[in-house]
Amino acid sequence: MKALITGANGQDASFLAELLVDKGYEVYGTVRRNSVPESQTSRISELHREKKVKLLYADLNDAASIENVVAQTQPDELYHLAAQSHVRISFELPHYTMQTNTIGTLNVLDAVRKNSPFTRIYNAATSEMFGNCKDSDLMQREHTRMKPVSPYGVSKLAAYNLCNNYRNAYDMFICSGILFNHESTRRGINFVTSKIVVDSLRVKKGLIEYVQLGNTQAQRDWGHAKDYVKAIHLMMQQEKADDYVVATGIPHKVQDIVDYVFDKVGLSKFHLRLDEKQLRPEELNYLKGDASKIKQLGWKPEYSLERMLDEMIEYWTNNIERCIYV
Ligand code: NAP
Ligand code: F7E
Repeated sequence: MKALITGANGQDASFLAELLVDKGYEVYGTVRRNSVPESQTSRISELHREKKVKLLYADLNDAASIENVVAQTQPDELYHLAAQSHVRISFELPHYTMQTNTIGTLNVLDAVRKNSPFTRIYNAATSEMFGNCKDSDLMQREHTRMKPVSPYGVSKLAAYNLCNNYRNAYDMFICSGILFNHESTRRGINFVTSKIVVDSLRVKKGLIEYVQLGNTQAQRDWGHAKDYVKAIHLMMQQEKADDYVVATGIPHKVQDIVDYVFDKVGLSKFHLRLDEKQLRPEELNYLKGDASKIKQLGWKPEYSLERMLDEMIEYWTNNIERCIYV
């Protein structure tokens, strides 16, 4: 089996590449040009060094480059994970976010339709598409109304709709995974879980005075990226393409993460400060996903939130000196 992953050095892509290599796939991945080349492979350095993932240059905003990599590799499975994935930054870069996430996905769909129509496609959809909609039991599932509250959410909902349209119109195999938040030691340090862990350790070392956050009352349904890439692979192995929610079903406040990490690291509530710049123009307040559909295929998350946070604390305790400020 041959797989192509867009955005190979992303958090999810790096775990997925490892999973696919373990399963015996021939794995290709795309990276975009970066003036700091070591950043391009920071999460897949071992796979890259051992030539287990073959890297190709492509940018979602350059349709010809996407067409080239699809035509060149003709993969059995294409995992489209590349995106401008930061919600708050999408308010600062709304045009870029729409262009990359929506038109970029259209570029992937068209490249496959024209050059490799039998390739199965995975599309990285998101719980951010729901916005503040929920069902009467306060959960979100595949058919819950979607009314996004960020340019990122809008860009991903448009991409999701394009995927459904291409699946129906051209009889293509396209799955969208509606994944709720998932984290790991490889999560970018400007996402809230990593930021809380990294900045708590910096406070403890006397490098900064406070952990500064925006809205700590927002609730998210956090899982582990390693569990979620297994769900991604599983949905691509089904006879019929479909869309699936992937979530733990357990919501927590951002404040709960702060309390847990502060307790583990040895900080008090006086080490937390409000950073108004982190408040979003519109906020998604509450996420609790119902993953019954993917669970019927046999998927089950292995990590608890506490185990994941412990892993992140241990990792960053050993690597804090290498972590630059963002
Ligand atoms: P991530 O760590 O931010 O990785 C995104 C990848 O996309 C990076 O490799 C990035 O490359 C690449 N990329 C960005 N813009 C690009 C462009 N214009 N052309 C080509 N590549 C580009 O994201 P993640 O957390 O692994 O998430 C993977 C996917 O799942 C994303 O589509 C995200 O929106 C979606 N998702 C994530 C979550 C979550 O909680 N993690 C939940 C639901 C959905 P650079 O390193 O060069 O920037
Ligand atoms: O924020 C609040 C913030 O940036 C979580 C992406 O992977 O998951 C992710 O999007 C919550 C929000 O993730 C800070 O307001 C408070 O309520 O870690 P986050 P996100 O926005 O939920 C979805 C499913 C995706 O698809 C996205 O790609 O935490 N919060 N203070 C903060 N968030 C950040 N980043 N920084 C703060 O200082």
